[in-house]
Amino acid sequence: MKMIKSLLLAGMVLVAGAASAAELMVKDAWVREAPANAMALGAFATLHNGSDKMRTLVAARSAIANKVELHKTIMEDNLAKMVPQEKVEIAAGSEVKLQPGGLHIMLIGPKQALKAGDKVEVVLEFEDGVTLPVSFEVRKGQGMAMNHGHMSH
Ligand SMILES: [Cu+2]
Repeated sequence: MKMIKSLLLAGMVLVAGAASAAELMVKDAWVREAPANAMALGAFATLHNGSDKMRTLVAARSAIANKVELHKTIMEDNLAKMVPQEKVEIAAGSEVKLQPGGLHIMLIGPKQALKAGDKVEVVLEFEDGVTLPVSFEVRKGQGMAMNHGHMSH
C-alpha cells in the first residue's frame, strides 16, 4: 500500500510538470540559414502563454552555439542596434513574437553551418524553472535579411 501511494505521488508530480509546460506553446520556430563562419544568427518564434499568469523567458541554451542571448533590435539614429535583454515577459493568455527587427534569441558563434531544412535544438528557460526544448527549423533568408554580423553588440 505504501508503495502504491508513493507511485501515485510521483505520477502527480509528473502531470503537474507537464501541465505547466503545455501552457506554453512555441509556434513557427525558425533560424536563418547561415555559413559556418557566421558570427551570430537570430532565432525566431511565437511564444504563446495559455496560462493565467505571466510567464517570463529568462535564458536559452543550445549545443550548436558558444553562447545564447536574448536580444531586442531597436532603431537608434537610423541604425539597427541590438540590446541584450534580461528577460522576455509573456503576459497571461497572450503571445510574444520573436522576429527579425524585434525581440529575438541570438545564437552567438554557431559551431556549424546551418542549411535550410536542418533542425536546431534550443532549450528555453523560464523564470519559474520550467525548461522547454524547442526544435527550430532552418530556413532560407526571407525578404529584408538583417545581417546581424554588421551590428554592434
Ligand atoms: Cu541579436
